[in-house]
Amino acid sequence: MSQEPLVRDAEVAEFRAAVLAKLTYAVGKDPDHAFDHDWFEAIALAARDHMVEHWMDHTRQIYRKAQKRVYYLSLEFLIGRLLYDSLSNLGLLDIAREALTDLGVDLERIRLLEPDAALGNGGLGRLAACFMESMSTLGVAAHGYGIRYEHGLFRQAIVDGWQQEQTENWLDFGNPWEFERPEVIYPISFGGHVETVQDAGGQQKQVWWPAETVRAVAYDTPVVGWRGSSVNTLRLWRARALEELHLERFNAGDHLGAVAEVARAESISRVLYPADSTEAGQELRLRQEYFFVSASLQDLLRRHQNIHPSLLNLADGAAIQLNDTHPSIAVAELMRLLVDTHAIPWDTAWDITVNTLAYTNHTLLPEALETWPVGLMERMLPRHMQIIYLINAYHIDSLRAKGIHDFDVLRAVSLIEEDNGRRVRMGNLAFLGSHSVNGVSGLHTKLMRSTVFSEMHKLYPDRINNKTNGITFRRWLFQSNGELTSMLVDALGEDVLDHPEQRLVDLEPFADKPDFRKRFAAQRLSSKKALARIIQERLGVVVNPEAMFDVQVKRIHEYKRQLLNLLHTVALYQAIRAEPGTNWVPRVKIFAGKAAASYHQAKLIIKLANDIARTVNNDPTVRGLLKVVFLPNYNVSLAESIIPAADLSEQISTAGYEASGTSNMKFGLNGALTIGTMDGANVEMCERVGAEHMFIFGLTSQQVEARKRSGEFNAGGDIAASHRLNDVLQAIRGGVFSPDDASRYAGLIDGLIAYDRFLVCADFDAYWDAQKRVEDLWHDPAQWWRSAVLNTARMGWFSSDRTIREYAEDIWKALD
Ligand code: 26V
Repeated sequence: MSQEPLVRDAEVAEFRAAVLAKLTYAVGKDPDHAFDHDWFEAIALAARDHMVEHWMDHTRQIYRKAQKRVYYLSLEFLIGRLLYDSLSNLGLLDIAREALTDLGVDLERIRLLEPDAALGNGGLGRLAACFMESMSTLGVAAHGYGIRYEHGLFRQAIVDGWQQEQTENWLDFGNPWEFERPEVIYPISFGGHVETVQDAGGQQKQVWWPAETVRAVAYDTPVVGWRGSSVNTLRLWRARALEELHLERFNAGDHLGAVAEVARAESISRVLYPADSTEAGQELRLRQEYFFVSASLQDLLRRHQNIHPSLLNLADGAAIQLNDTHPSIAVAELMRLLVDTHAIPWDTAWDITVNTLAYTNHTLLPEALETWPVGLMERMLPRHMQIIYLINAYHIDSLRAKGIHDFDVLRAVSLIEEDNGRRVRMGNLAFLGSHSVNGVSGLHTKLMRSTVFSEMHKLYPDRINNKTNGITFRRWLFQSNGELTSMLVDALGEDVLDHPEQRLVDLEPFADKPDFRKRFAAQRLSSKKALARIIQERLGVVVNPEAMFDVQVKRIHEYKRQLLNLLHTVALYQAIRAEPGTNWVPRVKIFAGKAAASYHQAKLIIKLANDIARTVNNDPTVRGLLKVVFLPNYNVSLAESIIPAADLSEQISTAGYEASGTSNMKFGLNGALTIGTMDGANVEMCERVGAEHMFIFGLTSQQVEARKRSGEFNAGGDIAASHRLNDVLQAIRGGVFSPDDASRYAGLIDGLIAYDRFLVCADFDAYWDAQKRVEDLWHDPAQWWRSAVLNTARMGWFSSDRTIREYAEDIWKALD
């Protein structure tokens, strides 16, 4: 922002004084003896003061205008670092940089000290964080609700090529962004039994006598929007025991027993669950879900009652969005609070519940759909189980009343699954208890209607709607790619920062300007050099920044098909060795991502990537034409370094399996070209960017569906038809990459051949051909960079501001 020099000098001086005051009075350090960490804390606290002013203004304004509140309930918020996010949105980044330089402190070095707040697994948690930022930017009166995990997602170490999980301790040095609210406490109960009693008016009512109660304590983090426009609150709950110490037991000499209850209670907010873990710890997961849902609902009902005389108009004052089924016990809990605690009649309470709640589905993968054993629910939440049975009974009755008696239909829409032990289907519960059920990309929403929720959709044809995901451009462009951002400002003016959705398209004509393309390529090269330094520091591998950076970074999962990319890597390796004289495009294959601790196949894929990397990188015949790296501990901060440095973005899931994907958008925005299947939001990217500026390949979701129906998953035919694929599989199976244990991958490859569930072999040749097209375009830099510029220019629609506007208008009715 252009500014009067004097005003700016004054702001710099003011910020410098604020940081020094924080360092002295809040951190308790003398500038001459302060460690970098002390400086970090002082800067964060100074920035936080700026937010607090906006925060209070914004809150007062919400009350004054009686604005409708949006409550975003999510078990995950994958936030990353907040220093640049806050400074940049407050317009203080340059001011802070200058103020600190005067003090002899390098802001960039301090930035790296902040641990990532990794309270999420992957796309779902990161989406929640992007949404929080966009809601503040747009002035939606929003509250995020979640759990303040003491340990976020595990730290991934790679030891001898294998993933090892290490405990993550993001709170070790405290957290300068949050405010503890010891006065905001709610009781959360578990277990016990339910009694039917008569109330004063002779009405029967249910009374829950729980066996155990813990406390939920609030911690608030302000979330500031672009240009400090408004500041919302992320409220995370921490579990505490009712009593810190059982004094009687302690005095009797039972020192461990005296704190056992504390340990049990506090374990609820101890650690984030890895998304795809199996049976183990199921009970604790359900306790987490109920814990944060109950605390959040009690809190928001109290807030509503502060302004409104009753809860009858709850749906006018509040919209509650359930991020996946994790918070879907909210349907039963809201009913319990309305009916049991607030004495509202069942039918009225049901209308309020449905009108207030909305549910977002994020996956159709059958094994990922949450169900809870009825026995566990009865034990842990007996009153909720009763309520769920009652909801189900009314639901099935209403269908019969409409003349629907078909057993298959009733079975499909029931809240209780009867086939494999009785279980509560949380997806159906969330669907039934919400007025809106949305998918996260056009294709995903279509598949929701035609597969998992097809019967529900027939009963409630208006309920399912689409809200294609988006990303916040502030973090994924302005903060992570300052060079490209400056170029955009130079080319399009400052306005592009405020209205990228509208303004980015104005970049299109620049795609035809050779000078601009050169600058674009130069930015990429400088980001690639920075990433090359990280690669060398962390892995000791030297890569050529002029080579094509071919990147696949995301959670490791079979459906995302990192294996397909690895097969291509091996095919390329073999081809280079066979024909060393060909004009090969030098490539660096970059992988990163975590596997759930219990997901053996995913961990084996990580080992394979590392085995291939070692072999290829040490083979002199390849002459550096191909390098393979697996960067450990993928997280938001590493993504911010990798994405601006990518030439090629790998989005190659089996069609129909990736609900949306969001890294596809981050890469596209930064000008990488996508090689991908027609899956998730790739489809919409293709519509907007143009198929000629992407490398689309592979089976379509209809073709995948057809394969599923035929039940034909043996890869024998695909392998027989492709000598290249056959050679690759033979090499891996035979131990070329695992000489220390030649049979390491025999099971993996044999399994793939016998049952290729994710159609890796079926898509291999098409993928190889698409990669050939990539190489052809790389040989034509003018065309490559033209496409790259057009990718950036056409990504405006994928701003999470657009997504949030759609939620606010269509679902929440929460925009003035
Ligand atoms: C969970 C599980 C659990 C059991 C084993 C397999 C499995 C696979 C995936 C998941 C994750 C489900 C929820 C989720 O994270 N979905 C992601 O949501 C993103 C934001 O909408 C979206 O971009 C991703 O495509 C979608 O996978």
